[in-house]
Amino acid sequence: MKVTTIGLGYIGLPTSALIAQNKIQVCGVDVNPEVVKTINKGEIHIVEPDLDKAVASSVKDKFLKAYTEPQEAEVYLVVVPTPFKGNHEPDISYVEAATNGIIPLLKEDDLYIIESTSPVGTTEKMAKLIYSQRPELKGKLHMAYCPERVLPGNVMHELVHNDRVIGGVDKQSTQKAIDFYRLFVKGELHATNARTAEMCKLTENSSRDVQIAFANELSLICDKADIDVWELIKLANKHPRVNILQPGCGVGGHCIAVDPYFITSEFPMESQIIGKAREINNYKSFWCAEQVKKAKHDFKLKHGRTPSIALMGLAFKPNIDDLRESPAKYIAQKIMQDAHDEEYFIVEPNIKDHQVFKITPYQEAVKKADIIAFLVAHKEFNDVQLSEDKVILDFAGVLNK
Ligand code: SAJ
Repeated sequence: MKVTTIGLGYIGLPTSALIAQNKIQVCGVDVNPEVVKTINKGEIHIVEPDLDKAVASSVKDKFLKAYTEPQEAEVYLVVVPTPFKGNHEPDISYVEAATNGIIPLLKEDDLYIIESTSPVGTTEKMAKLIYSQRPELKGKLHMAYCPERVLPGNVMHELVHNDRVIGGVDKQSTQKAIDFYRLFVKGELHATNARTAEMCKLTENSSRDVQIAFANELSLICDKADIDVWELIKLANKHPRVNILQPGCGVGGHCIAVDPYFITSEFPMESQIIGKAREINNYKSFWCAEQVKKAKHDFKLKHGRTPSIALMGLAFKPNIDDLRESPAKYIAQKIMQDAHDEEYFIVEPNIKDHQVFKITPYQEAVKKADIIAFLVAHKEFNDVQLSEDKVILDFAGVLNK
């Protein structure tokens, strides 16, 4: 059996390597020739624990090869990004382009699977697109939707061990896709239809977004009420049926801050809580930036001089180097737009340098700054020594660990 995966990014590449490690021939396809070249050297272009070894061995053993053009296979896996366009409308043009590339190669009995996060109805839409160009294959292909659910930083483990939800456009498609995933997934495989599987992915990430919004809303209330929100949540969570998540400086990454819009844009009247959660989590980032600006003005009034300011963390969550859709990066940008003559120390222990920000080692920043704002709870910050004279803004709960 041969598998063609379209998209060799954060999910496509690990998935390709995993399938290849199970001694199945994989043709990985990406539009970026640099990515293709890197992978064919047995190297990787993204940071993810254990991915380097998996790709190196798969390429060396000749089970994985990368191409810039789709290759003929029996299974096609679409794993391309689905960003949004305009006013948070889902943009499925990459899924469409990937499908268009596969259409001329399809033959009877092939299996076509979409893994990319997609609005409800995308798989059916792609089935229509395929049959409009290849009417002779109608009813002879298998098509399914199976969302990825892995957590960046733990992808290689979760790809194997997480349960998967698999929804075909018909029962035979579902079964054929289940048989395929059974070859390399140890978690349970749950059968459903394509629309439910699509909605399931959006639901999982929206659920997390809503729960984080609740924690962020509490943090805003507690700030006004002069209550330590971290202590409050710890205590509330002692209740056997309460499990509140952690507030932070907003919600980032390419999934949770994006996927809920795939629901709200299509069902705006019905998705009141989901839409409000997005607003609250976005507002939290704006609020954090305002808090830093306020601390700066208060310091000037109190001490009659300009403070120096450390912004601790740029990544979208702790202990990773990924700055995509990062609220911390947004906050840093917002604060810098308002900068006058203050000195800023931007800290991100997981990256060496950045095009826009000059990165300062965290020990130096903590020592020199008058105001220290923790934006991300990176593990390095856990044991920093903070003298009494510093103004501390702990948006990430670093001091309450
Ligand atoms: N965050 C908080 N408070 C919390 C937990 C997270 O503010 O208590 C913030 C993080 O700092 C970050 C954002 O939320 O900015 C998202 O981080 P995350 O760790 O919750 O999730 P991601 O984006 O890394 O991965 C999510 C996962 N989805 C769920 O947990 C439901 C993952 O399983 C999905 O595969 C992934 O999205 C995806 O690709 O969709």
